[in-house]
Amino acid sequence: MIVRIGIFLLAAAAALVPAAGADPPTLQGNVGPAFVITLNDPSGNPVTHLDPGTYAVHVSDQSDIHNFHLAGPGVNQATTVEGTGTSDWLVTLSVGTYTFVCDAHPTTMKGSFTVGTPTPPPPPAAPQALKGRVGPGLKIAFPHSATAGRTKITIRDLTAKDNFHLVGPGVNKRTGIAFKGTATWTVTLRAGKYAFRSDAHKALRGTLTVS
Ligand SMILES: [Cu+2]
Repeated sequence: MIVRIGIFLLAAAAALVPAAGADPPTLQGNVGPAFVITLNDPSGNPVTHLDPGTYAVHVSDQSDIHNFHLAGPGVNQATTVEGTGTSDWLVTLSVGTYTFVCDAHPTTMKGSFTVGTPTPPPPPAAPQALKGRVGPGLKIAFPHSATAGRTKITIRDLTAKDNFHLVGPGVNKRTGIAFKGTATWTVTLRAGKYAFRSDAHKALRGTLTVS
């Protein structure tokens, strides 16, 4: 019975050990022999962004006038300027910005990358809102300038003798002449000239310039 429990505990302990073959990805750092410092991912591409986690860093310092210095949240590893050869570091990268520089030439021999989820893009801006009115009486009103893009247009049609008609690049919207009430349109305005008018009285008209 005791032997059986011992085997069970051994098996349970083994299950807690990370699976074999889960070696951390290896980043390749290089400095020199020229005035060049690089850090590449396992595919050989320059590192610009990584997921948080544990990485192996294999550094080849090929010059006695340069060094390779990796620093960022929780990490500060460097070769010496005078020394040459290879170094292997195991680093845990967390959210933030990391830099790799040659401390002898930090303004010209440098690079950086970010770790973690990139900040999400801002939500799309609310559409531009424009208001128009036709009536009461022989009157029409609408802005004369606007910005290209998605636009919510609210029209108050206060007369049964005129309508509000907006026409221009990509837009042809109108209320009914007999209609009285509020109409709401969401349109995409493009740069150019739009005309707003009543189809019942040609004198009731104006121009909207979109830029
Ligand atoms: Cu240097």
